[in-house]
Amino acid sequence: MNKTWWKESVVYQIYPRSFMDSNGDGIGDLNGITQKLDYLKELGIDVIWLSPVYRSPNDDNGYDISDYEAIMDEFGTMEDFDRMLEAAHDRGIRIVMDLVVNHTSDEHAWFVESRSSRGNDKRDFYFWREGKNGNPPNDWGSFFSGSAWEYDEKTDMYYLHLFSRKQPDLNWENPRVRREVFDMMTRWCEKGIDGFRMDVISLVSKPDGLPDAPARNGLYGDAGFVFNGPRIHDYLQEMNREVLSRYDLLTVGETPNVTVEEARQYANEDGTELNMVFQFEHMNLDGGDGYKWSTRKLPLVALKKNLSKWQTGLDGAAWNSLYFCNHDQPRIVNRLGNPDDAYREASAKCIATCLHLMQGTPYIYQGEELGMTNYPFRSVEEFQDIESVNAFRELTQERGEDPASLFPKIAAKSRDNARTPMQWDDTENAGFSSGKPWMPVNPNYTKINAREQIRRPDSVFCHYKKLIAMRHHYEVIVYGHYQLLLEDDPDLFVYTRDLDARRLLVVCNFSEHNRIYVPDEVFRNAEVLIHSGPGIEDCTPREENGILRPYESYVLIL
Ligand code: TEU
Ligand code: CA
Repeated sequence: MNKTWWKESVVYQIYPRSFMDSNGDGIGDLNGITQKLDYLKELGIDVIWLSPVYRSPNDDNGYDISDYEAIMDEFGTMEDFDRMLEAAHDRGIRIVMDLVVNHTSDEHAWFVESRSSRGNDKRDFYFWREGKNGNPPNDWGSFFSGSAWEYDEKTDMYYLHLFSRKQPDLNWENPRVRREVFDMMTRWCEKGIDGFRMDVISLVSKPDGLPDAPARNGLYGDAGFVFNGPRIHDYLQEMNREVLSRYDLLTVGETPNVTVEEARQYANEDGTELNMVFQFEHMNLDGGDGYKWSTRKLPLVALKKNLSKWQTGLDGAAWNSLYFCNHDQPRIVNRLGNPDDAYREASAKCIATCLHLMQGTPYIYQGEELGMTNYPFRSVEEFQDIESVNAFRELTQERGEDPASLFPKIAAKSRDNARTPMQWDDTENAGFSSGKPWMPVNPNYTKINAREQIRRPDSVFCHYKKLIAMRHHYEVIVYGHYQLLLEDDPDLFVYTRDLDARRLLVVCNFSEHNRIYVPDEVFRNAEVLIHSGPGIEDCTPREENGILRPYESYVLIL
C-alpha cells in the first residue's frame, strides 16, 4: 500500500455561497473564508475542497461556469482568491478546486461562439444534432427534469445538456476541448492549488452515436446509463499524463453510478488516473420509487453491507473517499440519526465515529461538524435549488403526482437542506451575514452553532476534532484492513481494523433503545480511544457490562 499525504488527510468542503459573508450582501465570499481559516485550523482539517468560485450566472449556483479563470463577482476578486490561498497555505491547509468540465455555462465564450453558426470554429466544442420529425435527437432526460436537448432556432439544431439548459455539455471527443481543459487546469496548478474535485467526471465520455436510453424514467430516457462511457479511462489517463502527474495533487472524481470494479480503475494504486472517487450507492439507499425523492431513512443493514463492500473491494487496489454529506445531499443527522434535541448530538457523534474510523479519506461538509440538520421547509415556494424546483413542477404538472404527498419527499431530500447558511453563533443570521442571507438560516441556529460548541468538550465539534487528531496519530485508522461484524444486526454497526499488531474495534448503536454488546475477550485490556453517547460522561464501555445506550459509540484499540 503506497502511503501518501492525501490518504492521511481529512478534507473539509466549503460551499462558498453559504459559508461566511464578509461584506454584508447576504452572500458568502472568499474574504469570509479567509476570516474563518483559524476555525478550520482549530478543527484540525488538512485540505479544503472549495465548491466553484469561478464566474457564473448561477443557474446552478456556480456549477455553470462562464469563465474558468475569473472569480464570480459576488465571491470577490482574484486578489481575494490569492490572499485566501496564501492564508490557507500559511496554516498548512491545502486548497482543492472544484473542476466542472462536463459542461460550461451557455454564457461561456466557447458556447456563445459555437451557437453562432453551424460552421463556427467552435461548433463541435459541444453536441449539436438535428432533431427527428420535430423531436429531440434522442430520448435522454436531463437530471434537472425535461429533455436533455434544447432546440436552438438560430441554426435549427438541438444542443445537449444533461443538466440545465444553461449547462451545455462539452464534447470531449474533440481533442481541442481536452487541450483547452488541460491547459486551464495547468494554469490553476501553476497558481499553487493542491488538487481537483472533478464534477460528474464520469459523464464526459458519451456512448457512440448517442443512442436512446435503454431504460425510461417517466417521460424521458434515463440518462444515468451515460455515466462511465467508452473512453472515460482514456481521457483520464490523458489528463493524468498532461496535467495531474506533473504536480503533487489530491484528485477525487465525482462518479455517480460507479461500481467497485470501475472504481478500482478510476482510483487505481498505479496512479494512472485519479486518487479516489465519490461513489453514490450508499447515498441512494433511502431513495424513493424510481427517483431520489423520499422520506425514508437510510436502512442500516443495507448501509453496512454497501460500505463494507467498498471497504474490502478497494483495499490494496484503490482508495476510498468517505462521506455522508455534501452540497447535494440532505443532512446525515436526518437520514441516519435523529435531529430531535434528545438524540441529535449523540447520533451525530455516532455517525461521525462510524465513518471516520474506516479506510479512506474522510470528507466533512460545512456544518456537519456541528450536527447541523435539514431545514424545516413549509412550502414548495421555499425551494431555491433548480433540481428541486424543476422536479416538483415536472412530477406534479407532467406526471400527475399529488403535490401534498410529493412535497415532504422533496423537502427531505432537497439539496437546499445543505445550502442554508453556516451557523457560526447565536447572533442575528447565525453570524453568517450582517445583511439578508440569500437563503434563510435554519431557525435552530440558536441551539446549534460553532461558538457554543468550540469550547464544550462533549460537543459534536469537539468529537470531530478528536476523530481528526486520532487519524493523524494512528496509522491503523488510515491503512488498517476492515472487517464487518454482526452483518445482519439491525441496530449495531460493528467492525474491526487491523494493521500489523494494531487492532481497532469500532462499536456503534444506531438505535434508540439499549442493546447489549460484549467485545471479544481479546479486547479485554484494550484502551478506549473515543466514547460518546447519552449519559456516558464518566464511564467506560466495559463498566456497563456491555450495555450500549441509544446512539452510544466507542472505539477500542489494542
Ligand atoms: O452533481 C452531479 C450529480 O450527481 C447530482 O446532480 C446528483 O445526481 C443529484 O444532485 C442527486 O441529488 C454535480 C454537482 O455536485 C451538482 O451540484 C451539480 O448540480 C451537477 O453536478 C451539475 O454540475
Ligand atoms: Ca458577501
